[in-house]
Amino acid sequence: MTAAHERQTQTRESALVSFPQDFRWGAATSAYQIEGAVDEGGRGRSIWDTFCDTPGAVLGGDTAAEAVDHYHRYAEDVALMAELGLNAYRFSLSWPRIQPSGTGPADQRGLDFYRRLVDELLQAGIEPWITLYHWDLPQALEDKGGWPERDTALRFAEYAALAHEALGDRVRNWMTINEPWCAAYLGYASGEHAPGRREPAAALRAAHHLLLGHGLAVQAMRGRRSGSRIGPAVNLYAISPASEAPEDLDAARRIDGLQNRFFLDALLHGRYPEDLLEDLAPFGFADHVRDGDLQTIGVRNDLLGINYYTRHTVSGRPGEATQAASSPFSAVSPWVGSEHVRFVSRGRPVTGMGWEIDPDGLLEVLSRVHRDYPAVPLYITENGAGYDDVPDPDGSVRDDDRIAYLDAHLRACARAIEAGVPLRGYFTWSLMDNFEWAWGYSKRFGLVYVDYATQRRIPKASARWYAQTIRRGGLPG
Ligand code: IFM
Repeated sequence: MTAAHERQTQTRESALVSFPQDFRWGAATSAYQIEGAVDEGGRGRSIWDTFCDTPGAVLGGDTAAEAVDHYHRYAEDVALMAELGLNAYRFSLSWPRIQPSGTGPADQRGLDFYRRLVDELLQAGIEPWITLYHWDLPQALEDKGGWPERDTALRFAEYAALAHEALGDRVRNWMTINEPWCAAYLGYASGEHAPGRREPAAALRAAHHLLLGHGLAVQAMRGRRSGSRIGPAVNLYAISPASEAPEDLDAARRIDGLQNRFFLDALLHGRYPEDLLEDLAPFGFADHVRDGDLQTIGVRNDLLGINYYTRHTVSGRPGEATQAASSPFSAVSPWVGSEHVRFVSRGRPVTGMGWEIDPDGLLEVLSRVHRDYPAVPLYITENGAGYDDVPDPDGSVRDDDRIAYLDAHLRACARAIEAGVPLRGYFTWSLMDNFEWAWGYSKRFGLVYVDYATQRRIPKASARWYAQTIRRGGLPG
């Protein structure tokens, strides 16, 4: 190599926004959003099956009965992941596939499906990352009261132990609960997600029991097998007050409390924030927290998954809400005890979900978690952008806006790592287009386009871009 060439190479390398050698480059999905085959292999019904059958609950009356048929096409999907060069894949187990009625022995047909999937991944050199609960509660448990009932947490730990027992020999990384805020507040307060209940006090109990379920599950899993890395995945937001007015500052405190600190303080410090307990006193929240619960919830975690999409800018003063806090499917606020808070727009570009694009918010969240809850290895377990992608006449899908979103957020990750944040991996949401809950199939988050009529998979431009990023180990400077 000539000296000039060497200099050129050095310049190119130093211009690269690079990531650690052992960084996990992944993509994420969840069982209900991709598997389909809801009546196969002995699977029981989940609350989302029931919700999809409820008129008006899901846009266009869409259901996930077939979804993207991953149950039958998993080998093709793993081959796609290998083509992209992913070294990790995060997916969830369907609880009603493993325990059709939420209790009792595991159904081997359900476990066998995941054994096949895991083996396929391992053969392709892709590390499997399992999420135990991504919102598809067995309907039989909802019939007994669902997450607002303490018993559901105990049942969850039982299911976690069964799954871990069966798959823990080949899967090292386990996430217990995914986005408990959504499961509790969209499911039981605003009712825009399954099971569609609008009972604020029940939503608070659900949030507590999801966390308790996490703690009990970790204990049960560790009790049977060592060597796994286990932790929760929470959806965190950057939060800003709309102004310095005391009402806006209070709104920011409240929303940060409900969205971020409630979960982080409980999971990582074993306590609920005092200010929030005061806000929630009228709902009798503390009455449901038993002695020892917070110790269980505060069990040591081996990792923390962070799902990040956007920032909330909030106001406590009367006026018009200019940004959808979550989705337009319910007039009831999910923000229990802080229903007066308005979500306002800062006039920034938004994704197809109407969510403001704010990569600095990701840096803010990562730095904050590292500062206030140190010593846990962090992973971005979801980050991505939903758009209404449409293929060009030649069949290709050019999603430059998604590429720009991912690029900017990965740069925020690199800045965080440079500043000392122990961020060890990044899973984009999502590997492929899928069932976007109450939005049905109207929003696409995938790197891979799915033609829902034929189930054909077409890698989008962002898939090629991500593959190149992984190959290069980072981004151009
Ligand atoms: O599709 C969802 C996922 O299931 C949970 N996190 C947010 C994603 C996009 O809305």
